[in-house]
Amino acid sequence: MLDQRNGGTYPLLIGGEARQARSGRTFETLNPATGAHLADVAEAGVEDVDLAVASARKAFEEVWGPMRAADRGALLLRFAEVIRAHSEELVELESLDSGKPVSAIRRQDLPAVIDTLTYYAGWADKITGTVVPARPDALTYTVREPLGVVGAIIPWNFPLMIGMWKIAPALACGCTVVLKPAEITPLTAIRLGELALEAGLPPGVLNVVPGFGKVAGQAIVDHPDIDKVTFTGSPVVGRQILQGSAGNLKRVTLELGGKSANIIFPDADIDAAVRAAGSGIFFNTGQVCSAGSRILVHESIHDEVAEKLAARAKGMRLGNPQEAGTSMGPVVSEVQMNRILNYIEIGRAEGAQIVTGGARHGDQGYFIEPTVFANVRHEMRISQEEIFGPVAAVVPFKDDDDALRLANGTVYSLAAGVWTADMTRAHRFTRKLKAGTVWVNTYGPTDIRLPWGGVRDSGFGREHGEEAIDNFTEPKVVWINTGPA
Ligand code: TXE
Repeated sequence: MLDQRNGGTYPLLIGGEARQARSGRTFETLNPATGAHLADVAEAGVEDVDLAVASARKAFEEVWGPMRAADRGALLLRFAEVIRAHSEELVELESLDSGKPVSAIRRQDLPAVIDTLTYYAGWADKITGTVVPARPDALTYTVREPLGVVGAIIPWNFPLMIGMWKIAPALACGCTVVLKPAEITPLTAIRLGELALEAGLPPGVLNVVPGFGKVAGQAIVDHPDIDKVTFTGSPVVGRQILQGSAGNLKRVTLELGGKSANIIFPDADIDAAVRAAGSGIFFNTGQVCSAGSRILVHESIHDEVAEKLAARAKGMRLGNPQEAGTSMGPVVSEVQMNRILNYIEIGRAEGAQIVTGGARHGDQGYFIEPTVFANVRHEMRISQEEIFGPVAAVVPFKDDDDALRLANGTVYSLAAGVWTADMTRAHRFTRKLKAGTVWVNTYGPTDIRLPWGGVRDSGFGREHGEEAIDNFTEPKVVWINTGPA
């Protein structure tokens, strides 16, 4: 599955060519299930990012921007077909590099990648303006023009899927892209770039510059010829990106994670709620921006929910992510593992009760036992800070007002869920919960047709749906005088 070209070193992709870094430097990516070396990757530096931006600019001005919109859409559809034809290769590569179970990538990530590309391919020739009857003596209308060169900086929790969330709408709008994958999961982004070329996308339309955030990422943020940065990652880096982008006043979209509340009332279908709460926090080993990491439970059913959730945690099959029966893989890196284990210690010290889990699993790779903390108090750090691992905080509440106060009581506002049979209450909660998405009697589904994102420390701007088209285009007004000159 691993690429053995260039002595096994994965390249940068700039202007349609596979290249080594100007500096000749490489870095290694590891298999998180074993901790073993997986591959060497060319390490983009500032000069490489310069070259990638220049080739993206050239492709934008000369080929991709001027292309007939329907032809762009057709090329994106062909890109989707090439990805489909390479599905199994991408599934295995993603699994090796990120530790995600192949079963989950097959079921969720890969279909979402293809759906995203197909959806935005359809948009390419439907990005229209409006005729606005502003004056009787003028024909006034708007057109929407592509922004130009987009820097896409992505994280490691869904490398293929989040990569495509950014690439597909940008390309559909006529922008060109410089994509920087996370340094711990660079491999599938490089393959995506190669497959785009195989599908016939012109050189320079999609450039891939694997490398470190502080160097290659920062070079994108600082670059005067990049028009827009779209970022998914941590709030700390989100803030740096916003400051860095001020230089040439880049447009910025930030998706920065959360501490989402999943609220369960006694009148809900408790078993269904617990099932969804389990996948809400344990899916992708808890490394999900919208993970339902705070499970707010009415005090009358707190113990029942905590026990049932613990039973689900115990039923998870941790193991080799490349085996079909594995339901939970490792976390992505040693750094993340230690960060999560540290949070577990913090939870213990704060006096939360561990119902199950609470330790590393085995001594090879970066596995953590799915963990349930019960009787968590709202002000505890494990209830306030994003842990980004398989750690659920079950927090009891007294009544509706208490539930709302707790749910809205963090710095994040990305997603929330509410489980109840009372539709009046459900509607009241959908109105009062501070979140970009509120789920009622379900937790976690997303669809590329619906806007996605948050506010406050969860970032700003929306991806997906028509909103993403706005992210990558700028309206232009045309005013044609039809009266006397
Ligand atoms: O993220 P970083 P990290 C949260 C989650 C996680 C924590 C830390 O809580 O535990 O962040 O993860 C690039 N200029 N999320 O440290 O550093 C970096 O190379 C430009 C939630 O891995 O934000 C990578 O490509 N780019 C989140 C990307 O930013 C820079 C997903 C994300 O890495 C940069 C990931 C810089 N100065 C983490 N520094 C979600 N919303 O789902 C780093 N990068």
